[in-house]
Amino acid sequence: MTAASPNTDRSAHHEVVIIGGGFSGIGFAIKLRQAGFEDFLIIDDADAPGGTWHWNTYPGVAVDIPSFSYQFSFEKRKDWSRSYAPGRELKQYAEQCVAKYGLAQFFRFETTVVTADWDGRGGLWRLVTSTGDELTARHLVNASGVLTRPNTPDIRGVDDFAGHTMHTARWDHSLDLRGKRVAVIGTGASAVQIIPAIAPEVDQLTVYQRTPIWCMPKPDIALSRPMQWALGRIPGSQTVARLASQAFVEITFPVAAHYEGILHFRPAAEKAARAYVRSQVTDPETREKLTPRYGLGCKRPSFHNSYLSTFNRDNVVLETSPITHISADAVHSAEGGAREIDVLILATGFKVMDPDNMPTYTLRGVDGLDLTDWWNEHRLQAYEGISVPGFPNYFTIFGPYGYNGSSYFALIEAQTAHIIRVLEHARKERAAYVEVTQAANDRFFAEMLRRRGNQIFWQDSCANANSYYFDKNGDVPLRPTTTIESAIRSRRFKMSDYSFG
Ligand code: NA7
Repeated sequence: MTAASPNTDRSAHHEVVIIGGGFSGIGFAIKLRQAGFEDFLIIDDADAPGGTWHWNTYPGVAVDIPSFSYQFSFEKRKDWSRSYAPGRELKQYAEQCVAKYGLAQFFRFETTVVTADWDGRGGLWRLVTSTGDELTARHLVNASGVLTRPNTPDIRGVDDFAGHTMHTARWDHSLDLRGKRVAVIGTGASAVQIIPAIAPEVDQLTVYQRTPIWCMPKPDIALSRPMQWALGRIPGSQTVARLASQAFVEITFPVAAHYEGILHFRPAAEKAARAYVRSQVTDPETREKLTPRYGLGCKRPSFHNSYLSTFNRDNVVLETSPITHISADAVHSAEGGAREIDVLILATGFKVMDPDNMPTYTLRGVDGLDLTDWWNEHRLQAYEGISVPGFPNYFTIFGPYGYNGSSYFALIEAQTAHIIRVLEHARKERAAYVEVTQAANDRFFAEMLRRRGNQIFWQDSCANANSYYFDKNGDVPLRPTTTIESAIRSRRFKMSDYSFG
């Protein structure tokens, strides 16, 4: 099988099949090609690459990690328009990477993997897709991300609303919001960006908040042409910008979350965040409602320069009493009564820890063992966030304990380096079969549980955070390490942690 047109052969065999064409799949495919693998396929349910940045096009969408580190280290863009790039530039960047590294021919779009079954006799994975194709793969790499499946809230009557309903990740750009009465349910990272973007144009905006979000100022500046010129021309300037940005991200996300037990960052940071709310919101009652009652860092905080002050507008109402139901023309809440609306925006996030998201397809390994069932029974775990015993030749880029809260790009590169080392070793040994050992998995899981004691998540102040970080067992499968440690480990782990055959 050559790589001439893998995306048109409907029942092909490939050395590697990658599920997901967002930045994880793109980054992995670039490195896979550079390692000399040409027989692979990238499957994605969208009609173009970009993953998150393909689907999330709502007004105000932008990255909340500085762009200097929210990009591949080997493919730094010199012309980001802002220090926090808008979503459309991330989407363009994904397309540029696909074009520059010759990946277009490897994509199969508008296709979803439905089942993946390990065939022990053939030593390969058998996949069935939504289009009815049956594919086989020697190795299967899950790059499907975790924030991908829109969550529709289980609110009574949500389907009865007769006006226009849309989830933030499926924005309908044909709908003109000007002069409309709009309700937004949810106050997570997406709502924080949408609310200030649409408030000036709608007639009335009612925001239904269940849990307030910690929102801090964002050092978001336009990058002028002279700055872009300097970044392109001054040797080392890109690297310096990346390192500075990465250090900022590292301190504000993984270090603050995973080492709170020893560093005690939280009280000072919360004090500053509370002062920021006071400086932004004029009405004392609204200010109180917007001030979180859980510790900063228990759930993902947000950064925005006009989210909080948007609640000073006359046409914006913050409703905090619980929604009782939705009818054909209104949202009803316990104390706020009925508010008639024309448009309902569900900023209600994604299915994160739901069983049908981990993974998004049925995966059956040795002896038909179902990965979702195995995780249900044994708790979420994966060696270095990548491999699970009983699931040979299967690797997941952001499995449990793979992501530490930092920029996805640094972690994609670390996880990719790990997987490619294993694939190269298998190729060198002419091994058709590679599986992480039970001992290595158990050792890693025990280490993760031991080290999580320093994380912020176990403090009492997280009890009412309602964070999607927690799974049904009360675990937070975020990796309690720094990004540098992840990178080093991906290049140094012992190959004997895998068995090859
Ligand atoms: P998030 O951060 O998961 O936010 C979802 C929001 O929706 C959050 O405020 C939820 O309240 C709220 N929600 C969810 N279900 C309901 C129901 N049934 N009733 C009322 N409110 C509800 O998703 P985003 O899309 O904003 O951000 C996702 C990620 O994108 C983010 O973490 C960044 O990494 C980028 P809750 O807090 O659960 O009480």
